[in-house]
Amino acid sequence: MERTLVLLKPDAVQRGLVGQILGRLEGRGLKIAAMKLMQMDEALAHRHYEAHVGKAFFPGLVEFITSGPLVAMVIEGKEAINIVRATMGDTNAAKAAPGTIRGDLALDIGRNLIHGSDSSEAARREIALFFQESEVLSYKRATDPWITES
Ligand code: D4T
Repeated sequence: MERTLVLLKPDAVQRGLVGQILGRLEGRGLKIAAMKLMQMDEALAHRHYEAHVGKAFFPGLVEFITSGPLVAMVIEGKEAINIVRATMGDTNAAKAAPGTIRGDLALDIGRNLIHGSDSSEAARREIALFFQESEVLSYKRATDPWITES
């Protein structure tokens, strides 16, 4: 099983899309291992987006991501990292395929509703930025054998 960090960004909260987006992830069979409503401060935004420090879009990105509450989650499942990325669609929402979260619900790269870790190293690093180990729960669902064969 893999774990990945998912953020439902401030635009998702403001637009009332949290339930709909979470429903798509749950509908695929992915499991919520941790979840909280929180507001990122500048320090956390810099750490989370450290790969983008210095880029032209960075100040706007930090302003947006710290502008209001977001939902931070750890999502678990077989190949969860790639499955969440595919379900999200292209980072540039204008190019995201219909049927994806961004392709159905977003228009703009700077308002693309959702973040998902892009590798297992990123997932490990990002989960540790947002959650203590004790906040990430392991549990079985009665439906697990109906979702994953092994
Ligand atoms: P996140 O990290 O939000 O899931 O996005 P991605 O992993 O899909 O994409 P990313 O790291 O390349 O970009 C991080 C974040 O910055 C915003 N962004 C990006 C932007 O506003 N303008 C840009 O030109 C780029 C490249 C969108 C996502």
